[in-house]
Amino acid sequence: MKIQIMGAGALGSLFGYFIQKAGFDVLFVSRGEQLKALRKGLRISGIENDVIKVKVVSKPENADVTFVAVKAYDTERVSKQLSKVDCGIACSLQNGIGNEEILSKYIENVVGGITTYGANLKEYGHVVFAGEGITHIGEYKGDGVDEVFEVLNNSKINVEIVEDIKEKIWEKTVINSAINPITALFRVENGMIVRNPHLWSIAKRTALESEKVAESIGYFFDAVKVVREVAIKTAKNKSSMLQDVEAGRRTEIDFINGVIVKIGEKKGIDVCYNRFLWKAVKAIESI
Ligand code: KPL
Repeated sequence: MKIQIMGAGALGSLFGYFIQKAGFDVLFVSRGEQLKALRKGLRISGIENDVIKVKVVSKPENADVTFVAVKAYDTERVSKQLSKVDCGIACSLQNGIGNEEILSKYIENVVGGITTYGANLKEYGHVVFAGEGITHIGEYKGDGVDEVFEVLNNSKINVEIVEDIKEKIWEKTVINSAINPITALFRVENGMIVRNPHLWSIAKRTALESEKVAESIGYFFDAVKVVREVAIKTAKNKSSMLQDVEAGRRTEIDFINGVIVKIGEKKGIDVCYNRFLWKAVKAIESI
């Protein structure tokens, strides 16, 4: 079975590593400095320590399953690239709302996915495996969820199939809406959100707004509780948004707080904390 990792950054490379170690034929698709570094090998440190040789290219090829791990703002671009080859089943492992919808415009079989595995890029070609999480997958368009489950499960990645993947994606997005921008703006690790009472008060109010927006489309969870749990569980993690800001990269804020604000405004829900965080991170991106 040929597996392709579209977007071999931190998380994509970590998943590619597990899948290749399980004996699958894996192709890593990457760009720039990361592509150059991966040509010399992929180093994993943290929970596991290893160096492996990988097959890495700059453009996607035919595959049986393609895991999409690019940033949300790149989904449209890579979907177009994937539509030009036979990429097989496409399974998103991305943050934010809207990725599966975009993939579905171009690809026949799309599986929704969301993961809480922690991965940081220490330097190009070197990924820190920072936390073992859980990956939820579910049907989105066409077939493929069982095949994706087999690949992940055989690769010893914690995976569960859920009935409604959109619910899981919303839950994770609500969590990200309260953790990611605050950690990025205040340059703190996730745990500081709960340790510092001022940050916790901002996080709590943001989570409550996001919870209301999720409720308005039919998804109910105790956002304050889950945000607290994830911040404690990933206390030592630098959120993906903090990593982006530190590296001077564009962030995924439009697909997290930006989406929450747009839906909230349409439905007459007060989203002032989310709006502030969205605009503050956009300001950082543009300075
Ligand atoms: O998903 C994450 C991210 O950083 O994007 C969390 C769960 C907040 C872990 O850092």
